[in-house]
Amino acid sequence: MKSQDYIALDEKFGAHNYHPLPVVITWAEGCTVRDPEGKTYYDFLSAYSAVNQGHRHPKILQAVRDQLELCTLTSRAFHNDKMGPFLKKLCEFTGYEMALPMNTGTEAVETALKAARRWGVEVKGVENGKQEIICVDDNFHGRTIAVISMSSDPDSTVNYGPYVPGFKRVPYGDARAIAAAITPTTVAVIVEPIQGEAGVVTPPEGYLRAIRETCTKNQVLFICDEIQTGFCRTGKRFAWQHEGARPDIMCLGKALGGGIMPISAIVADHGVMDVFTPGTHGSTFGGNPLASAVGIAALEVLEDEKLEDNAERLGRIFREEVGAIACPKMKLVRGKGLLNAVVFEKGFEAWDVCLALRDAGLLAKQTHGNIIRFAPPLVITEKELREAIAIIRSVFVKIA
Ligand code: IF1
Repeated sequence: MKSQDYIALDEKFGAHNYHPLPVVITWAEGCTVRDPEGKTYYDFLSAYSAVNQGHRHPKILQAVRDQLELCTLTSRAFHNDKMGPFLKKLCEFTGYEMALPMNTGTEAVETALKAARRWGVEVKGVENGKQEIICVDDNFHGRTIAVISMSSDPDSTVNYGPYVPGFKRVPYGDARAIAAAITPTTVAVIVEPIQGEAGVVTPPEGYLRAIRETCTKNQVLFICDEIQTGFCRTGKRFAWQHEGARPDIMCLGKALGGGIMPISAIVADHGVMDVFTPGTHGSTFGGNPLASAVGIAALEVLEDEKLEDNAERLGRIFREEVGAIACPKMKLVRGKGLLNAVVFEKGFEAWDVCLALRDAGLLAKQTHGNIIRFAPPLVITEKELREAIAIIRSVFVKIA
């Protein structure tokens, strides 16, 4: 079958909840992918940062093979011999006392919201049902009903009511607005350190630190959604580290699964995590031995290959080189580490640019029409990056 045939099957039998770039991927390795016709592309989306370690990293593949020979699923009704070592590794990697494993990013966010609500009652003393959580405009935290109840994006929310109450939304990037929104029943503030879906929007310097201080002062939990920004993507292990603004709860996902399977978690210290008692939260697949083996390997690769340093160094080169391309429609290049976006002028439709990039051998996806996100696997070499930039240049200079 050819690419067109696979696309036709998706269209016919798959719900139309996506509008993908017309390209079919049938093979992948490192920072490249290949289509059924044999054309190779640089992957500059990395499954929205879920393949920070590169496609099919040999060390992670080996962990999968080894674990397949032993045991893949137990449920949490029994212990298994992989979850403990995985959570220990995750706690050491993140610097938190405890972890709670789930599967998808949205579930990690749900878990954080539940932890915060329970903590609000049991520790802060808020009456159950009165807990309030502050979120920000243009957030993206996932797709469940509770999580979209925080969203300001009509695409995510329209006709899905009734929405879950207990959220208050303020502008992003304005720490004073958060302080002003806090009441005695506020239990948490949740933000992305860099807003991915909103177009790689970086908040003003000091924003996270100010939130941290406000939360501490008012006995409110600071929840950082590091699902997209975490695991070395922005040039640090976690994006909050750029400001030393350690959150009370971190939501983790995507690259925790090493590009192999969905693995998510929250991490926190005892004071928060101890609100969970047997039967109060869980997941059939969370912490399963296969996922745990993958998670350990995924974290080891990030560590062994010092991927935060690579992201930091190559990200600078990317922003400098792409920012210098002669392209009048391009307004700016922004981002941190290897999470970057090119912003074109308002009203510009970047879909055709993404098609031209595809034809030239590089895959990237636009967001909000006029923004293209560029986020290659963090294992990319400088040589590969410069080749990819040459492709981007060849397309951008032709934009009329
Ligand atoms: C899709 C976006 C990226 C996330 C943050 C939680 C989740 C995500 C900060 C939920 C997921 C994904 C979902 C994916 C597209 C992608 C995305 F454009 F929608 F926003 F990456 F930028 N918090 N983001 O970014 O994690 O449950 O999906 O595992 O197609 O919806 P999930």
